[in-house]
Amino acid sequence: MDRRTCGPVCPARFVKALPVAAAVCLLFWSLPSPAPGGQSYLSATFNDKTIDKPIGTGGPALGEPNWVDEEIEAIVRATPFETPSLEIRNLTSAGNMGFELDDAVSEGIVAVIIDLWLYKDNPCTTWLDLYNSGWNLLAKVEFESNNTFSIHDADGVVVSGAPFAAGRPLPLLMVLDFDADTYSIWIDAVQQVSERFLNITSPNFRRIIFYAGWDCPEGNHFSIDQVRIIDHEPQVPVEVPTWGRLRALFR
Ligand SMILES: [Ca+2]
Repeated sequence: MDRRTCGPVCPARFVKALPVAAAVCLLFWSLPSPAPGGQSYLSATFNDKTIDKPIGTGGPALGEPNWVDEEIEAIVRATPFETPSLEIRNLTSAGNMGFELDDAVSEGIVAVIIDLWLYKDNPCTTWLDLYNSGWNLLAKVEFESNNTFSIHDADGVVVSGAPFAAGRPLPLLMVLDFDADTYSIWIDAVQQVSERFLNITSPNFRRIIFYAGWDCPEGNHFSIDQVRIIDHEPQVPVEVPTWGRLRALFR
């Protein structure tokens, strides 16, 4: 066989390529693995739900909330996301709906991931809260009517007046590290806060609650999709270099 024309399977080329292949293999083997998350506590994609029907309240096992207040409705819609999502709208006054884990998570790192869709110049305040097993607030992300958001925790306001993008998917990622007693919140690919849990007697996570229509006439609405709660092994530091790296870890 002519060594100049034998192609990529040429024995001589194969032998020459071996050290390169070995080096590449060694490189990828030695990189931190973009491992899948560990245990999944919740995966609510709404993709298997009936469009234009109220979501059930079967809890995380069914990818559904555990409750929906009667003051609001939570309807599976074909829009505004590319796949079915959940539209939350208040009917008469303010209300909320929530996901509750069967058991609280109190060690390791847990990530809460949500795609949120808010509307511009919404006259209402919309927010989401993370609670521990004893209904102590871990963190609150509040979206105001003037298109800004704030973040509170048990120790007070940690972010205030930051602008958010309306009318498109707004990714939220909240990383709770119960080994280091810290939490980190990313909104729209930017780390907004990285703090210690303060004034929390029992740092653990059990609930995420969405609120609609506070101090607001009926009809306030927003949408959520891809609501996931997962842990991760091996653990990653809260301070992660890039948004892309973080999302890859919790994909
Ligand atoms: Ca979906």
